[in-house]
Amino acid sequence: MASTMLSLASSAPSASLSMHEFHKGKANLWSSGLSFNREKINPLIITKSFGRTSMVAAVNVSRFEGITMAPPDPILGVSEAFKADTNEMKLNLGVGAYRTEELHPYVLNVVKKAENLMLERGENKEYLPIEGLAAFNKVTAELLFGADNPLIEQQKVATVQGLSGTGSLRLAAALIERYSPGAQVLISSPTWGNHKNIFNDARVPWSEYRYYDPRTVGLDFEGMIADIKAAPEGSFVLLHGCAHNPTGIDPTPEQWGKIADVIQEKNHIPFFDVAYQGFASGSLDEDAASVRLFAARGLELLVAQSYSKNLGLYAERIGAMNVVCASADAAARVKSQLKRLARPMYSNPPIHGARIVANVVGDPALFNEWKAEMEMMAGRIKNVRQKLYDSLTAKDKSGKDWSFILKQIGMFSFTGLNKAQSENMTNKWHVYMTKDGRISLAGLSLAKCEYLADAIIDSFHNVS
Ligand code: PLA
Repeated sequence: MASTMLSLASSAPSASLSMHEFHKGKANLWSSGLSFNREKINPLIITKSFGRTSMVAAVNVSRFEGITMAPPDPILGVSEAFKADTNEMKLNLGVGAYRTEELHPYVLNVVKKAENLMLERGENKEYLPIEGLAAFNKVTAELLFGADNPLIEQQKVATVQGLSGTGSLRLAAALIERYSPGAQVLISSPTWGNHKNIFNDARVPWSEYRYYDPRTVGLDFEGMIADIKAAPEGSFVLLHGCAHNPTGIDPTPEQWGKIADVIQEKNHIPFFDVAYQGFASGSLDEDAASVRLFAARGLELLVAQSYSKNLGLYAERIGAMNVVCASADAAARVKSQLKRLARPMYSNPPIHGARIVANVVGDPALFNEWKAEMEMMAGRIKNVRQKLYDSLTAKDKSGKDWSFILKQIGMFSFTGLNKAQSENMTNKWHVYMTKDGRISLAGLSLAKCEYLADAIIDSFHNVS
């Protein structure tokens, strides 16, 4: 007996099934478990070919049927929800992106000047080398470690231009996965949500160290030290160089010294994420003090840098990965491997942002102008922080102490609002924020502080 075949034709790729498979009602199109069922096959057209009966079925089934809907990103997804809201009081305090007092995005004047220079010079768009723009790599390491740091002169720093902070962290994660297999990364609890994604995707095991103490709304320093001590020797310890995200709580200089002590004792490898240099205090040098303290001890360390915030180059994806090594020889080898990892991932990095940074930092006049603009941005954030505190204190008659807001630094405030309270902020007050209670003060204006204070007081006292 001639066997009956189903030939499935549709705008989706077609597939042939034996009757046996069809009767089972399910057939895998992909080894990933992609499947469809009989109800979706429509309509069936029976044709004859070579004396055998064939049925041609048009299907509405996608080859991607087995792919489920991913949840929105906890940070970037907030901006999407904000855009969809038509209420005029709405406020986007989700993503950490600087806004003017009028709540408009801000392009720094020095960036515009650097871009004009680039146009005047008529620079080309040739591929960069895998490690990025040499002039950028030079200035980025100098900005981080200090231009006169002997490590640079001794060529002990392997610097590779990365796809901003995120891409640089991801590259370092790939390096850890390949050359320190099994080593774990210790991350603070809580931390920037994407850290976990980055290490998960790179298949690097991670665990958490205590950081935030909700009772004091401050640093759990004892817990932090104990957890770093308890970790297996040779772990990577991820530290926020300044302006810890999301808490806004940084260790004091003395505490940094003690953290360096236990890291040294345990032979751990410090791994700094520096996404806010100059944006926390307004001073590039002050915000790099933690990294420089570790580097001065002669420790090998990793540092990811980002120019999203301090130069407002969010969409240019410009940053770097720096690995400080014990010798120039080791640094050369590490750099060669970073390039090897980068090549299949993205081949080579984009040039535009790299040229902006190189032009701004490399030109004394533009560099000074940048520092002034950075101070201005950091200053505006400090002003709204103060005004928010003043508004909360004036309006809230419960006696609650809101002074933790003033103790936090950087673009965020960790309000202590829980998930339900944060949802109330959005659903009732149209204040968009992450569900961990973090608000970006960079997206707040002085004019909106009172409204925000009303929203916080209502959510804190009336939602449990
Ligand atoms: N590291 C930390 C600690 C960050 O907060 C961010 C950005 C990055 C790295 C990466 O930024 P980049 O890739 O643009 O250089 N965090 C933001 C944005 C500002 C985000 O989530 O992507 C935030 O809202 O938390």
